[in-house]
Amino acid sequence: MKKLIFAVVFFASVAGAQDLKLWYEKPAAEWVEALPVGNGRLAAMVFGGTENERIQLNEGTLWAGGPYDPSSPEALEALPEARRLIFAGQYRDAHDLIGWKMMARPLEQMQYEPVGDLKLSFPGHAAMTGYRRELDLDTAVVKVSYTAGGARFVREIFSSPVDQVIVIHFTADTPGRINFTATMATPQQATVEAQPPATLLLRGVNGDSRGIKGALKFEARVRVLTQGGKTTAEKRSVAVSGADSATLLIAAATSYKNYKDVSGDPEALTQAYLAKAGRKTFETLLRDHVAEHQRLFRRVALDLGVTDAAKLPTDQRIARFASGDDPQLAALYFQFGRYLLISSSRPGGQPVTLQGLWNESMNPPWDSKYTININTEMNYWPAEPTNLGECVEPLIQMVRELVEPGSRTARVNWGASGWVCHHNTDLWRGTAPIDGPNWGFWPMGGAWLCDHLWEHYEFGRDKAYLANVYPVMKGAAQFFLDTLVEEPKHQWLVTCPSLSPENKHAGGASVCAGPTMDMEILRDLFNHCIAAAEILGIDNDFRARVAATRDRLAPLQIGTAGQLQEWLEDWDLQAPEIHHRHVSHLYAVFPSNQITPLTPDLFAAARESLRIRGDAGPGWSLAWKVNLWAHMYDAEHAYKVLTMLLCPEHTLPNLLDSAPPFQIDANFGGPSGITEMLLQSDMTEPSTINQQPTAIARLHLLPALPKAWPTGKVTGLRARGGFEVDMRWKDGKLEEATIRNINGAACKVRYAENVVDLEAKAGSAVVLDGALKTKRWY
Ligand code: FUC
Repeated sequence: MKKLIFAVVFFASVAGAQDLKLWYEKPAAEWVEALPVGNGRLAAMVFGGTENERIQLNEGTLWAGGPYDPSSPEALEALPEARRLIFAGQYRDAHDLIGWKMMARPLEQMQYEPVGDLKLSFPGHAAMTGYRRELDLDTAVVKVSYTAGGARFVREIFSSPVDQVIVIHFTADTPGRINFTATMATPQQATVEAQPPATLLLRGVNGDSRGIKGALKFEARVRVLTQGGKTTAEKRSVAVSGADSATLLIAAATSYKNYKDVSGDPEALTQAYLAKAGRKTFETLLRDHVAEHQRLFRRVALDLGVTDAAKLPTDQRIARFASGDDPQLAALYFQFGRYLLISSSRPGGQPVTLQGLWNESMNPPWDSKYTININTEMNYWPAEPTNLGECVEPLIQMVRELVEPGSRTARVNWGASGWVCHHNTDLWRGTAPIDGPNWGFWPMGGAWLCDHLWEHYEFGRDKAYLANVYPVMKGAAQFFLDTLVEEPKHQWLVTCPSLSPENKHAGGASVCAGPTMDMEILRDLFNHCIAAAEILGIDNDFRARVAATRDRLAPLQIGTAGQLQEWLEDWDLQAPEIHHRHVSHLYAVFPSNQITPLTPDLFAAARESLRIRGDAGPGWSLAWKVNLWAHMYDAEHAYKVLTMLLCPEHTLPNLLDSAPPFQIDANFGGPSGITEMLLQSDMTEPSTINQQPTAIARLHLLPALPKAWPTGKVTGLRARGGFEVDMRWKDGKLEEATIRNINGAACKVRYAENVVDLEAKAGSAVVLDGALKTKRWY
């Protein structure tokens, strides 16, 4: 019997692991087909060529420029006039004045840049058969295999978070058949040299940008280790001939220490990484890498059912996903998002950029930086619910670092205390308004990021952590206590100037006073500050001031079309782009929870706004709408938008989002949408949206389960309040749910029409049946 159980478990786990592969029958012809690996700092796109392999390398701190101060002293002088023009309805004039006087210097921020390429040539491998290229999400290893000249070759590539090197291992089924030449190329100002006996060295400086001098040094070192054969290092290449196997260790580092200190030593760092990794065998490097990856990755398993479609190569599956018979592709896409987060956002590294860690260009779209009016936040939506709380750490650290430059921008540009960050930031933590008034004059980016500080507390309930980040949240709130102004009609307190992200209103510009999203973000920021101060037992006076200010914010309004108004005025149907890609005012539905069925009028109005906006948009916009329809409990609509996202128009063959050429946000927003279809949680009593969050967590099981996933199971999802949830369902109905209480908080659990209250000790778990009746505690 024991043997039988073992065999079943073994086969189940092997089958599970096999399901989690992206695979292809030919090498990547272009960058957007290559496969990403990363350890949160060091990343590569692997093309899998047979005669010529390209490994495109990135290091998370290699950006253009150096420490700089973008604040603009002229801005403050223009502020009263900009406000006057806006309240007088002279939006175009306000726009011109803001563009002329109030924007950052320089007007744009710094780019995320590539390190360069490792190029490998394999003579005689152009003619080959039996090719396969795969990325195994469960091990975080890319594998390329094929037969050439009568031998079977296998290449394995991974980026180890344990050893801080990228490892490439070459084997063949016949001894003495490993022959290749390695060299490096880069678009950076850099030199490449081969150092005997077997090292390639790329050494350079980062780019100047927009008048800011490149201040970083960087190095990439490749060490070639072989078994058998001969290795020669000459000029700019290392050649291996007749080896039985070979291992390449790639290290890279820059002189970046933090956003104001560039005095690091990339030479010492890369040498130390190589020395440490060089002492391990390939097998040990691989084992340690896989163990660390699986520590995070295996916390969540999702099974939505498997059909024969799962046997096809991944690119073919994307093309036919909308036909509806490949539920496993949705599970693969979900786990790919978790894989990308683990690979691009680990403690000590930088947060996920618009392209994660993966960028080949010196001038990538939107500089591959941090657009914080939706994109960066979306990157982190699935982190806590899919049990990757540690991966949020780089984002939290970035927000901490925004306080100092953001205080300067608050003081210089706005004459205010506290700190502010507008719609973008970069490695150097730029906080001033950039690009132009239509996009950049939005002082809410930092405030929105503060949601993630609070969320990390709600999921983890760690008071020491809360005490650490509370001053950051408080500083963000202080800026608004100083800068909110009374609008003349109702004397509501509003932001001004601001805008509803990137959307022009009927007044002919984007700039305006008190757009709905600002009021929603502020309600959250203020409520979270009040709740945090209460939990920490501090700041009574400040709490009272914040509450009084919150109560005077402009309310959510329903317009004549029955929609939730995007602006203070009922402009929605006259706006030039009623199908605009941003759905900013629906922030109150998701990621916030200010609008739910407990606020029925607003809930209906938000639904109407979502309907009017339509489904189309770039990948991230579709991804947001999957989450929104899930929160409208409209499973079929959420699923329909998911099929629009997971199709060749929006998803590249390598499953990355195709916002031309590539932007990573939908790869996180999409998996977040799948999660929100299966489990939603909040800590608020939304019937009193102006009140602070209560301590009761509400868990909603299978709130938007589509017909396409009738039978399935999920384990390890997290809920606010500190819970871990497993669920099993059949024929569209919940069969069993297990709720593990990590921190001992009470919760209400809802499934369909049933609601139960659970009171449990920390560390206990309850198993519920499909009617939410307790089956057992343990
Ligand atoms: C936002 C979007 C754009 C793009 C950019 C990076 O500003 O409106 O579509 O995704 O971010």
